[in-house]
Amino acid sequence: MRITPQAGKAMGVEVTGFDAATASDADVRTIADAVYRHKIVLLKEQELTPREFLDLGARFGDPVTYYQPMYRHPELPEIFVSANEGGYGVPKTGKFWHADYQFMPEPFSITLIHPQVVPSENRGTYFIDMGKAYERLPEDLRTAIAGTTSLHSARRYFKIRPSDVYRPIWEVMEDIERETPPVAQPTVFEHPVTGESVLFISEGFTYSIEGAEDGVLQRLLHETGQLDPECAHPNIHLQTYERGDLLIWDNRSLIHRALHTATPEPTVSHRVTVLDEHKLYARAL
Ligand code: 7UC
Ligand code: FE
Repeated sequence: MRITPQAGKAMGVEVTGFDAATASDADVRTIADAVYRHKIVLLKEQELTPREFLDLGARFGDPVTYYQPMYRHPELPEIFVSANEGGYGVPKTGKFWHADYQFMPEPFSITLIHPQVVPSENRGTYFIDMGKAYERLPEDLRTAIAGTTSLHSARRYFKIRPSDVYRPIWEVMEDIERETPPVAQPTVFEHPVTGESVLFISEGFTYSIEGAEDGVLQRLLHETGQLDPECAHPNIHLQTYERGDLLIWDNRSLIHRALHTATPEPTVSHRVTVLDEHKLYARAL
């Protein structure tokens, strides 16, 4: 197993020579440490079956099954499927800045993605390290959010299902509020593994900062790079995929946004998400 910084990239490491079938617990701990320290770990040359992928994920924490059945792999419900072909999964998932399950009481610790069918171009994921982004905030903004709480909801990017089409829209909205009521989290928290200060907000899911003045949330989204339509802000890192890649990231520190190909080419990606042994944060800041 060889771990090297991703060439020409501001974050993440690349791992070659990793074999999921023979990896020791020490190997997995080394990879997990790299996820927390470097935020992104790219395992190269993996050809895992859904079962093997799930088993690998389970070595990083307890897998969580996505709450909406339409995303679930038909044989292995713990696997979330983003796909525009194959008869299952959901197309164009996550095309907005977010942390996975940020709108839920327990956001995932670690996300693993194993693309299955990779289109020839423009398929990848943009990332922002919200620990680094917090450090770069103007002093007055950091002061404005100290000790505040943010509210998160799935309502903004909820995807209606074919079965919702003939339903009154308010019933759908009531379902969203009942199934996924707003969740409050500290706007800034201490990462339980690294001790970093992390700004835990996203354009996709965060809708209010309680205790901060109007406009603060918009300024934060702007300063961190989340309102840049070109995704060219210096905080933004683009990770592209090729067949055999298996990407693992720290979902406490990173927010991400999917880059979906504009062509009609097929694309299929499998995801496993886990809760590790730590709480979301060590303390609110
Ligand atoms: O369809 C999607 O974009 C899924 C999104 C609303 N949630 C992903 C997650 O894990 O929070
Ligand atoms: Fe996501």
